[in-house]
Amino acid sequence: MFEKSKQRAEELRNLLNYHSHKYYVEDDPEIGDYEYDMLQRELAEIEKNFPELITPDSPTQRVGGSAEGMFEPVVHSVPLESLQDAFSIDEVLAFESRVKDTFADAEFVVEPKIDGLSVALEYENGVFVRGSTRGDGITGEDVTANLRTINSIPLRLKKDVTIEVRGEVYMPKKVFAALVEEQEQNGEKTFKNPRNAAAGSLRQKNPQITATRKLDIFVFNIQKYDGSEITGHKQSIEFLKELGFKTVPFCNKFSAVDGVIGELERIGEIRSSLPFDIDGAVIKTDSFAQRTEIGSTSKFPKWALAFKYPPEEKETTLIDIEVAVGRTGVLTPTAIFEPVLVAGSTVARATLHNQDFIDEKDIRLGDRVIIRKAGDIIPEVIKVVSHAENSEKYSLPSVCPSCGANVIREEDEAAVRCVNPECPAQLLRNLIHFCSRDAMDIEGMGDAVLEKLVANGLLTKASEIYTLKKEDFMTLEGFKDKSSQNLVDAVEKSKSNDLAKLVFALGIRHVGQKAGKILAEHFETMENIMNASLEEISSIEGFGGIMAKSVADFFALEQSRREIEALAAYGVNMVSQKEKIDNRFEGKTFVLTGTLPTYSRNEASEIIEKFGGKTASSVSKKTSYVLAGEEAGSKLVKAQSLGITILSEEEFNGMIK
Ligand code: 0OX
Repeated sequence: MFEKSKQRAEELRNLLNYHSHKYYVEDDPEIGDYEYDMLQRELAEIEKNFPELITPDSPTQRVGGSAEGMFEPVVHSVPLESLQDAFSIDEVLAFESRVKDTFADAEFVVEPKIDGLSVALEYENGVFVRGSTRGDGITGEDVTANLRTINSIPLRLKKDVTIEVRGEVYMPKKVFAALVEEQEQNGEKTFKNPRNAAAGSLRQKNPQITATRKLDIFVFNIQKYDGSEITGHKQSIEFLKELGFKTVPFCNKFSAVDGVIGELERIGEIRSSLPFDIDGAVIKTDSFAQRTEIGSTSKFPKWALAFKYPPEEKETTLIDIEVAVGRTGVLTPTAIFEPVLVAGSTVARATLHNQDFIDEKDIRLGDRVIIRKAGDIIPEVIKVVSHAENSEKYSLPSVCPSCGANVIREEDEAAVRCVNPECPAQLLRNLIHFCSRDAMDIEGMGDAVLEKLVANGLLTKASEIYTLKKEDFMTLEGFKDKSSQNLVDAVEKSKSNDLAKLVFALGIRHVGQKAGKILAEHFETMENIMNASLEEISSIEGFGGIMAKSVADFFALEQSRREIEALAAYGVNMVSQKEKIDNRFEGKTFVLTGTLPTYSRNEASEIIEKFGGKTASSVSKKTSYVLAGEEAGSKLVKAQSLGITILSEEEFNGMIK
């Protein structure tokens, strides 16, 4: 059994590595995503049964592998040098004649200069063992676990060589645009350009976040390798390709300077249509022997030069500022201007981010403005050239453009938000939250059902859930008598939920499950919460200023109060039912880990609290019991090492009889 699994695991690893290379490096997949996922799942299953079969180059280790040693300093075995910049063709000509003075037969390669972050990748006998940032060129930081999440970085090379290479990690333009849009929707600070986004993503403490950022790499240099006959740069790029690396997309060789200049112009022209950002082109002497002779200054190699392209800027007129409200209630202003051609496409809109951005640049309607594309992709207003006659300072509206409710601006936040629970722009999102398991827990009322109810005009606010009849559900596609009745029953059942669940379900900003519970237990009734002053709320332990203000702002809104009145009128419970059965767990702290056979974590926590106990998220000397289920991880190991009593669900049930 073991031998067979071992053999199959090896086979699967090779297959997966092959198809991953076809997909991520060659952009020429041979199998579909589904087939790939099935192979990956089969390997994960074998590794689950025989963890000793997990190897560092297993494709299952891209995300879940060890993050040990992250951000520890790495002294580069060969420095990662930087490049001398040039901003004019004259400087290129001067560089060429300096090199040609020493070697009249010198040849040059020209590559795009990818605007990302340089990293060094180390392989031992073909296996990826360590990756680090450039840092100051001499010492960088270990970011192996984050680099492993980049699918185009091979975990195993096609030859078992020991080699160190250098490449540029970058975020593709499309990925960057989607990330910025998401950040904007969430009212978060946005990354300025793909380079910053790539840097921020590579510096994440949690590789799982890095994995979501879809970074990519181009490898462009051999840093260290003994044992090859490679004599020049273009040849080295071919060798790197053979090993399985994704190398710089083009690297053409020229002997005359005219060819070099022509290539710089060509790259400049296609620049805006490339799917990644470049900040120039690199000219390098091809021959390694000539490079050694030419040498380096203390900062850069004298055999290479970075030619920088100027960003394209255009002047236009700001016609209008459109304000939209997103799913999270954030108001975002967009500048509408007379269309202009910039970096390869016509643009007519640019985000103005928030009120601070508008104030800083004093942007007004009718202004003449300069625009350009950030990271060559997202249009942005750089500055105002002149204001129109009689113009006035611009302020975002004080009411939501979607529902007319007063908007609020939180301390320390640039965003202005609509917090009206009835706002149609946020309706679906609020409803999904309201019905979710930890909130009102209405079984069967998932995203799809709610979406249909909203689309059919049957739901315009959460309280209306309690007016829905069986016939309403039966109008939805796929709903029959029984399934509709089940939904009616689930809605009915939720009416008797504890107040804590309802408070959380309201979706008050900054009020999570725990805060909902604290509010419910402290004030005991919804009425008391609604009528509490900001001071009263702030005085509760664990309620910081922002949280208390958010609660007070929410209940100050006419629409919120109306919604709660409606819920109460439909019979939804408005009082805290926190009852204690007895105090047998008084003074005891439980830590939950793994998956329990029947209780969810919340259910187990509720039981513990009903018997006077507490739950904590991490194991320490103060922990009384660890309640462990299947696939319990490090918490279980720590508890064992501290000699803490470990309980199964069965033993726990015995204690609460
Ligand atoms: C790039 C890039 C950066 C090799 C030795 C000095 C500079 N960002 O795309 N650096 C280099 O070359 C190094 N090439 C590149 N293509």
